Amino acid sequence: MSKKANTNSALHEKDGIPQPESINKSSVEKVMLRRRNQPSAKELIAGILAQDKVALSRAITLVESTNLDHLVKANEIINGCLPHANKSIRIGITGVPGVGKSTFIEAFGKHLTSMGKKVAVLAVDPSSTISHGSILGDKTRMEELVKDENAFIRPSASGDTLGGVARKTRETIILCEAAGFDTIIIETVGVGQSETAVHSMVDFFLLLKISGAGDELQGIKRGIMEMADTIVINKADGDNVAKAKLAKTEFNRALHLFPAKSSGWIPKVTTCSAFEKTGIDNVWKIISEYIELVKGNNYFDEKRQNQNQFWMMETINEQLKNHFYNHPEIITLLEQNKLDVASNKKTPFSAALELLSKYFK
Ligand SMILES: Nc1nc2c(ncn2[C@@H]2O[C@H](COP(=O)(O)OP(=O)(O)OP(=O)(O)O)[C@@H](O)[C@H]2O)c(=O)[nH]1
Ligand SMILES: [Mg+2]
Repeated sequence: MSKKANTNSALHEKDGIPQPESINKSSVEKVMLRRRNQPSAKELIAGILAQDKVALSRAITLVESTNLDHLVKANEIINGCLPHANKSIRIGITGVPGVGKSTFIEAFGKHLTSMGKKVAVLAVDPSSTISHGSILGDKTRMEELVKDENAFIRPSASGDTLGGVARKTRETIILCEAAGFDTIIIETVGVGQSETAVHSMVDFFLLLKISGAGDELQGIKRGIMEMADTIVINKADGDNVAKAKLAKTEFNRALHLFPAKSSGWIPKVTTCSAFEKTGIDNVWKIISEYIELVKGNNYFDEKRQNQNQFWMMETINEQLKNHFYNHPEIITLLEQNKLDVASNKKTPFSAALELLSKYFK
């Protein structure tokens, strides 16, 4: 349309007509109000200590944020919560997709809340950056637990690195503990290194399995068997009961071949049906026995101290590595050195030392 036609338009008649502001005043006010309503770190700490789940969720969102201001605030909250944390039992649960983790956590979590416990469920799933956590997708599997006022369910934190996800989860554990949750369940899908990460942040590690066709031990990573404090064979219902019992015998036999644990605990194998809610109480009995043993022999505290030190070292290692690999000079030199090493112009060691001395100079 031509300009001329436009200026002739009645819509361009301005004289004597009140003009609306180009910015919508009321929405500006709303945004300002919302900003003012952002609770301070002190208010969030007070909310968490008063066991307010909304304050807890908001604080976790700050912990998960990549915004620097948020992280500063998150740190203040964590420091405020730390003296009130550490009083829970932390349980890690792993198992391949479809084994029934969500269904199990629903049944197990309800069992715990019925005993008067307060249960927080978190997830570590570095593969779920796109799907935003496995728990979110299966709220239907945890229908009862989601509604339970003594339960708190948080989908997995997303992140580029397992280290990043682990930090967020560890800090979330502290917040949940300060909010009065005495049992923290951390779920992970059996991918990559996530089991090892979860194992390094829990007191007790539970491996969920289903019975196969007599080939129970096939395809299980030895490391995971070694980490497990208990193996729970799920779906022991209907036609599966006999098979599950057989699997139990086989796992028991296999576990005896592993060296004794420094906790003094002998891993136990049990069966359950998350679906029919049978055998769930026995799982809690096993965990209680374990906790009694390791609190008695001091292993419980030692393990937590070691875990704290482990994560400090991990964080330093990760930050140093990131700093090195993101250094502009190193980025270019690294590519050239990779080629030189591949074509035997340099040895891997001399190339590595050369890069490091460039970095440290
Ligand atoms: N028969 C039987 N089926 C079960 C039992 N527990 C879970 N299931 C079924 O197994 C399927 C997978 O269960 P989920 O709880 O979603 O398994 P998951 O391990 O959380 O799976 P991902 O979230 O994909 O890793 C569902 O169809 C459940 O209904 C059980 O004890 N017995
Ligand atoms: Mg699930």
